[in-house]
Amino acid sequence: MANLDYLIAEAQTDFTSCVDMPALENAKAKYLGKTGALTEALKGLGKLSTEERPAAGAAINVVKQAIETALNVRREAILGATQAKQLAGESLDVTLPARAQSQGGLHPVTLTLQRIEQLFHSIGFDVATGPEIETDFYNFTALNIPENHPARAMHDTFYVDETNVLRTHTSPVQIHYMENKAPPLKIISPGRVYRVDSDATHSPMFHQVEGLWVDENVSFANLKGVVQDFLQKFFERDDLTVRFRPSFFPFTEPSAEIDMSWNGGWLEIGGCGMVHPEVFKHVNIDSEKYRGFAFGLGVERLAMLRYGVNDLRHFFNNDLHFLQQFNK
Ligand code: 2NM
Repeated sequence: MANLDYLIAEAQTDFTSCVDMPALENAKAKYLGKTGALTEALKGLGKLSTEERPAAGAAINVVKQAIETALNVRREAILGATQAKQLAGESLDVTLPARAQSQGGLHPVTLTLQRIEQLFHSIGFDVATGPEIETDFYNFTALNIPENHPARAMHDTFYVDETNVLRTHTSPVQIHYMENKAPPLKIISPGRVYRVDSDATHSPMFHQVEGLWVDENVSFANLKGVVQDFLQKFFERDDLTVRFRPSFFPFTEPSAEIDMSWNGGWLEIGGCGMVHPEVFKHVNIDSEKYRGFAFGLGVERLAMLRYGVNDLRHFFNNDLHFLQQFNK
C-alpha cells in the first residue's frame, strides 16, 4: 500500500488557501469525502491480507487524523477571522462624549408646600384638598360674602360661567370639610388659587395654605400660638416673633393681619381670625357650642423668604437654571 504521508502536506496547503467555509468544505471533500483520497484508501484495505490490514489501517488513520486536525485548525482560523471582521464593522466609538442623564426635580413651591404640610401634620393637622373650580356659593356665599356684596370685589374673580368660578382662596375646601364632618376639625388646605391680577408682585395663579381648627374651646390665643410655632419652625428661627394687626374679613370676627419680625422690621405674611357665626350657620355647626380659628398664608411669599428669591415671577418662568438650584 502506498505511503499516504504526502497527503498531510497537500491538505494543509489546500486548507490554507481557503478563505471561507464553503471553500474549506470543498477542500475537505477531496480528502475525507465519499470519493476522497482517504476514503478510497480505506476501501482498499479489503484487498490486503489479514496480516497486512491492521498496520495499513493504523497508518491511514494517523494520516486521516492529521488531516482532520489541519481542517479544524483552518476552520477555527476562518471563523475567527470572519468574527473579527464583523466586530470591526460594528465597533463603537467609545471616545464619543456620553449623553447626559438629566433628572427632574421638585419645584421650589412644591418643596415649600411639602415643608408646610409636614410641619402642620406634626402638630395634628390633616391635609384637605378640593376642586379648583367652585360654585359661587362655596367660594363666596358660604363664607359670608353674599351676592352683590362689595366684599366680592375684594377678590378679582375669574368666572367660568354664571355660577362657577376659579376659586379665589382655598376656604371652599374648608366649607366642604365642615359640611361633611363633625367637630373637632383640624385641617390645612393647601393648593392653587386664582385672581385677576398680574404684575411684579401678583400672579393670576398662586398657592395658598389655609388652616382651620374647630373645637369647643378654641381661642384666639391658640391661633397665635399655632401661627408663631409654625413660622418659627418653618424659618428655623426661635427668635421669630409675630404681631396680629386688627383687620376685616367677612368670614372671621375678629380678624387680623399676621406680621412677623424680619430683618429688624415687620413683614405681612397672612390673615386670620375666629370663624364667623354666619359661616358656621351655612355648614350646620352650632356656634353656641363650637368655635374655630382660621388663617391663610401665601405659599410663594413663604418660599421667596425662605430661599431668598427676590422676584415672584421666577417661580413661573420655568427657567431651568433657576429651578435646578433647588435640587442639588
Ligand atoms: C384667611 C384669613 C382669615 C379662612 C376662613 C375659613 C373658613 F372656611 F373657615 F371660614 N378658611 N380660611 C381665612 C380666615 C382665611 O386668609 C387670608
